[in-house]
Amino acid sequence: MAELVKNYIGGEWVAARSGETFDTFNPATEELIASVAKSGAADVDAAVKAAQAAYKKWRLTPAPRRGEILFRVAQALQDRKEELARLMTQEMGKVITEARGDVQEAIDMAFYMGGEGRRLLGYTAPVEMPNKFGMALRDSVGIVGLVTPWNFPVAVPSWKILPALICGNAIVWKPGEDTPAVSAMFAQAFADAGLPEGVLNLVVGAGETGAALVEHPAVRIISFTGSTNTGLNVYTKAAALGKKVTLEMGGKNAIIVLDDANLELAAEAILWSAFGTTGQRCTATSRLIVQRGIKPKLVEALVERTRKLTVGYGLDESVQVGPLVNRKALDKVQSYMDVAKGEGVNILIGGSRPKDLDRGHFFLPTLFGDVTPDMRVAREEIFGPVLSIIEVETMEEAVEVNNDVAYGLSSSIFTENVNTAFRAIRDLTTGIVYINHGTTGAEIQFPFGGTRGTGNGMREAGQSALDSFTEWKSVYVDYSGRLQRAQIDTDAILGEN
Ligand code: UN1
Repeated sequence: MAELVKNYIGGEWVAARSGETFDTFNPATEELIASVAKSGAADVDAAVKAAQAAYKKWRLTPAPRRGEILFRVAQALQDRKEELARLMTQEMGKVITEARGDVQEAIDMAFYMGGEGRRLLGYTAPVEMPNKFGMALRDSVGIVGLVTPWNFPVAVPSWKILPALICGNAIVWKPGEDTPAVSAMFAQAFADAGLPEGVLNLVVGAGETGAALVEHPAVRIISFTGSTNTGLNVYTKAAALGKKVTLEMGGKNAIIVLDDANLELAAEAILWSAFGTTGQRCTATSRLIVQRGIKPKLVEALVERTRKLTVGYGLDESVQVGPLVNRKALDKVQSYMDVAKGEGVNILIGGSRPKDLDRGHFFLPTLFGDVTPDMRVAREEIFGPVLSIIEVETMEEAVEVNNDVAYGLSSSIFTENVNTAFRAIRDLTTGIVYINHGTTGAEIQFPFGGTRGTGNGMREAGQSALDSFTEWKSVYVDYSGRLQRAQIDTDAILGEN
C-alpha cells in the first residue's frame, strides 16, 4: 500500500478529518502512486485558522529576514531537485529533463523573491501642504488561497507561494488532484528551510476542497491557475465575496512563420513548443500560422521531425514525449480527432495512440493540415500534442489570425527582418510575445499572464507578482503642528512655514 499523502496544517502532517482518501496513478505505467487525503471544508478551515495564527508573527518579521528564509528554500530545492523531478515524472508524466526545468523555475523564483525582501519598493511623492510627508507602502493582506494545476506542479505554485510569502502573507494551498505527492514534497522543503509553522499550509483534495478555500470568508485573495471553466467559476464565487483574484487560464498560442524565416530554427522551435510537456502547457503552441511560400518545406520538415520523436515513459532519458496526465485528458485529445475529421482536416501524422505502448495514456504527436481559422481545432484549447497548421498570405493576415481567438497568452513570430519583428511586437495582442523563439520558456523575472480569456488582467511573476499579494497603504505624516486642510489652506499659508 502506498504511503498516505496528508495535509500539512500548522506544521503537522495530518489526515483529512473525514478519514476519506483517493488514489493517484502513474500516467505512463498506470501503477498506484499514492493514496491521498480527501479534504473537505473542515480541513480547509483548520488550515485557515493555522494560517491566521501564524500570520500575526510572520507579517511583523522584517522582509529581509523573510527573504533569508526564501534563500534557504532555494537551497533546499537545489538539494532535492532530482528527487522532486523524478516524483513529478512518475506522478504526472512529463519527461525527466522537463521535470528538472520545472523545479529549476521554483529555485529561480526563490532567489528572485528572496532578493525582493530587501526591496519590496514603495514610493514617496511630494505632498500639497507644507511640513507634511507622504509615502505609499506595500502591505501584506493576510491569508491567501492558492489553487494550482498539475501541469507545472512545482513551478506554478512557486510563482504564487514565494511572492505571497515575501509580501508577509500566510498561505493555504490546494494543489492539483493529480499531483499531491510532489506537492507534499515541495511543501516539506519549506518546512526544512525553517519557514515558521502555519505560514504555509497544504490541503490536498479535489474540486470541493478548492471550492471550500475560495468560499472561506477569512481568505481575502485567491490566486488560481487552471482550466477556463473552473477559473471563471472561482472568479464568480470569489467576486461575490469581494475577494481579489488572480487568474491564469487557457491558451491557444500560435507561432507565425514568415517566408523570410530561418526554417531550421522555426521547425525546431515549433516541435519543442507544440509537443514539449505533451502539449500540456498553457503556453504550448497549438497553432502554426505559416506564410504560403515557406509552407511546403516547413510542413515537410515538421512531419519528418515529428515522426522521429520518441514517445514513452519520461524517466527514460531518451524519451521526448511522455503520456497525457490521465484517462480523461487522453479521451479529450482523442475526441478532437473526430472533430478534425468532421471539419475536413487533413491529419498529416499521428492522430492515434501509439501501437507499441499497451499501457499508459499516450497519444502520438499529431499535425493537422489544411486548417482554417474558423474551425474548432483552430479555436479551442485541446491541451495535448496536437498542432493545427493554418496558411496565410501576408504578415498582416497572420497577426489578425493570431489575435482572433478567445485566449491571449503567448505568441511568436519567425522572421529575419527587424522591421517586421518590431511591427509584430506592436500588433500581437498576447501577454507574452517571442521573436525567433517558441511560445514556451517564460522566465520568472518578467510578468506572466495573458489577455482576453486567458486571465483577468493580473500577472504573475516578476514585479507584477507583488501586485497580486499586497495592498497599497498610503501614509501621510503631518509635522506642521497645526490643522492643515489641503485644497483650502494652501493659498493662505503660502509664505509661512
Ligand atoms: C504553464 O503552462 O502553466 O513558459 C506554465 C513556459 C513555462 C511555464 C508554463 N515557463 O512554458
